[in-house]
Amino acid sequence: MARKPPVLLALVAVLALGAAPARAETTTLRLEGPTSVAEGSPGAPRLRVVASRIVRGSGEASATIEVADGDPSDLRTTLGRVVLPAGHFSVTIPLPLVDDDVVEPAKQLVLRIVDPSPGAAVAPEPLTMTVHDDDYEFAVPEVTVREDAGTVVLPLRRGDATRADMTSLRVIGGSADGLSPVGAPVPLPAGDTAPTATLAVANDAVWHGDRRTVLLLNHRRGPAAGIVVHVIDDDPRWTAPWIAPRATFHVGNTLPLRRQLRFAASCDKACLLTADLRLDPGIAGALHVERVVAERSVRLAAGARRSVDLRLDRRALKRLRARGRAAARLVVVASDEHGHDRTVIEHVTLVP
Ligand SMILES: [Ca+2]
Ligand SMILES: [Ca+2]
Ligand SMILES: [Ca+2]
Repeated sequence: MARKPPVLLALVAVLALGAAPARAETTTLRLEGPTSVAEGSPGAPRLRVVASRIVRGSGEASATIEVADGDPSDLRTTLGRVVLPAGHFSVTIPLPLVDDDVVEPAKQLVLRIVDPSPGAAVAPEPLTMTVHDDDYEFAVPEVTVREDAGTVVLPLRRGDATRADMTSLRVIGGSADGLSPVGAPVPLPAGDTAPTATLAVANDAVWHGDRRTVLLLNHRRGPAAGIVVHVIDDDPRWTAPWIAPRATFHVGNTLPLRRQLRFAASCDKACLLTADLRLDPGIAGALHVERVVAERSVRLAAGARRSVDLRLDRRALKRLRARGRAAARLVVVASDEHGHDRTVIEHVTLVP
């Protein structure tokens, strides 16, 4: 067979190229978005699919966004096909995150764009995001402290302490007496995954029995949002009626339901007189208020007469007024400096 000269071969190649259809311009789709996001932040982070050139003609370009690495259950949406209409340069889609109550470390989420439509290509670089956690909780379900400890430290924990945060506590059960300041802000410093809330414990010299207080982290949910604080009364309980001071006071069988309940009292010797008003447990339960709705302590010189003002908790007063009448007990304890005490209980009915 005769060999074709090299010049002819080159000519054939040029003609073949010229006969091929013109290649369409390829649009490359790229995924853009924030590299740091946080659950619980207002507004969802936004992803952007950007084309290397405006999508032309009557067609459109599309591709699929998928999770390449990380936990897809952190997303409140299922990713999928994104369509860039003709004439567009980019399209934006929200990426809502699951805001759970689970304390967890910061996590990595890697997204990528795959499966381009014909005529389009996808940039290979994935989008790597750090998903920060916004949750915190108590590290233990309960703590016990003696009354003379001065303070009680409530341990908290965070899985991701990248950012500083702030919380506060409220009393949801038991006695609020003796712990303070319950409503004050509790800082959660950046970098501290084991912050603490510290409350002062009142150290009195009167025996009143151990106290139990249930505290809740405001705006938190889940079982670890609460903690039980037991305060052990370290004062001796004396039952020496021949030594203890004797309080004299008078209240009627019915007490008008006012913010302030007032009665006069005296002691036969110098005393600390503590009066509290307690609702029947059933009523207290139905009202969801503390069992003790008012408490006051006054110091009395021997034989001196003083008025004792019991101020009712506003919320308790409101609920009691709505109820009409309620049975209660006025508990008056007179104690001396050595802790000898005598308790007198009066059953009363609170009337509007
Ligand atoms: Ca959360
Ligand atoms: Ca979480
Ligand atoms: Ca005490």
